[in-house]
Amino acid sequence: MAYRALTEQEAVEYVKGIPGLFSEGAELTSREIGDGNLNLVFDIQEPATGKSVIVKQALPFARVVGESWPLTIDRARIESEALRIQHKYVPDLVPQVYHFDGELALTVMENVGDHIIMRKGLIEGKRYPLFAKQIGRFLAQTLFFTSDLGAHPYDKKALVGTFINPELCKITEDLVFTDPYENAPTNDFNPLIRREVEAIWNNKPLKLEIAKLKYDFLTRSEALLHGDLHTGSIFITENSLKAIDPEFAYYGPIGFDIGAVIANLLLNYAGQHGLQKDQGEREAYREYLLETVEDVWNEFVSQFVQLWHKHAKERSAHVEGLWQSYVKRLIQDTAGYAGCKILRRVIGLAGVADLNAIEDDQTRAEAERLALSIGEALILGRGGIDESTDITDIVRSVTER
Ligand code: SR1
Ligand code: MG
Repeated sequence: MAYRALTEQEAVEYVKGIPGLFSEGAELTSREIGDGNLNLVFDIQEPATGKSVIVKQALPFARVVGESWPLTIDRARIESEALRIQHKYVPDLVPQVYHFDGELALTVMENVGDHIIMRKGLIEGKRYPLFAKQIGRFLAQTLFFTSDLGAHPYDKKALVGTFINPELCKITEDLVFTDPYENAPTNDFNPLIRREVEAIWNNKPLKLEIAKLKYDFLTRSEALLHGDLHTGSIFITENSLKAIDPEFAYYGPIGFDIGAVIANLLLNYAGQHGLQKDQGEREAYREYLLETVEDVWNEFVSQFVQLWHKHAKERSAHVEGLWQSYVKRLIQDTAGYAGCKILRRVIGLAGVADLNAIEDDQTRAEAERLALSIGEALILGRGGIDESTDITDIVRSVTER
C-alpha cells in the first residue's frame, strides 16, 4: 500500500489484516493518542478480551511544527529495528514489535498503556524505587552489546550502516548542539531569562566545550544509542519500565544516552522550584532525584564493567587499565551531554513540561535560571568528574549559590 497517513478507522482495518494478531471478526476500538513531537499513535483495543496493540505511524513532517518541516519516514524503520535489537537484550524493558510496514512507515507493537510517562509521574512527585536499576540495566546491556566491546567487528560495522539516520541526527545536531547557543530562529525561551541566555551566547569557553561534545556526537560511533532517552520516552509503573521511541537511534557516544536520562532528572529537579509549593517536600524530592542520578550512573557502570569482564571480545579491552580510563571518559561525557540536554530544553525548540507547567512566569524564570546554571556547570566542570557524587556535588553547589 502506498504511503498515506491512516485515520483511526483505517488503523483498525490495518491490524485486522495482520495474521494471528486478533481473532477473525474481532470488535476493535481505535483512538489516536499521539502527543509527542513527530508521529501518529493509535491505541487499538479489543474490549471483549482486553487485548490491545499500539500502531505507530511516522508522518512525513515534524508534527510539532507542521508540514513546513518535512522529515523522512525512514525513521519508522530505524525505530522498529532499534526496538527489536533492544528487546533482544532487555526483553522486559522494551515493547515487543509485532509487525513493521516500510511503505506505510508503521510499526505495530505491544501496548504499554498500563504504564504512565515518567515525566508526568515526576511532575506529580511520584517515586520509582526500581528505576535506577532498570534504566541502568537497559543502558549497560544495549550499549555494551552493540559496541566494539560486545559485538563481533563485522556485525558492529553492519549495524552502523543500518542505523545511518542523517535527518534525525541533524535535528539533534541543530537543536541540542547549535541553535540554543546562538540567536537562532528555532529558539523558544521565556523572555524573562533573556539576559542569562545572552550570557550563554557570549560565553566562549562554554561554547568551545559544547563544540567538542558536538564533534564527538558527529564522529564517535561507539554504540547503538536510543538517541532520545528523555523521561517522555520512558513509560513506567512502580514495578515496570518500558523504554520507547528510539527513532533517533544511531551509532554515537555512549555518554549521550546516559546524559539524557540524568539531564531529565535534573530538569525536574530545577522545576521543583515551581512544582512543589511546600519547601520541605521540595527539598526531600530533590534529594530523591539526586540519589537517583547517582544510582543511575552507579547501576550503569557496575553492570557495564561486569559485562566487560565477562563478555568483552575485543582483545585490547583486556589491556590493564583500559576499562578504568574508558569509564572515566564515559562519566565526563555523560556530564557534558547532560549539560547540553538541559540547556537545549530551556533555550531551544521543544521544551519540557517539568518547567513549562510552572504557570507563573517569574517563578518559571527562577527555575529556568537554575537549570541553565546546572547545565553550564556540568559542561564546564566535567573534566574534574570521576564519580557520580561529583555530578551531584556540582548540582548542590549551584543550587546553594
Ligand atoms: C522536531 S523534534 C524536537 C525534539 O523532539 C524529540 O523528542 C527530540 O528530542 C527532538 O529534538
Ligand atoms: Mg520521541
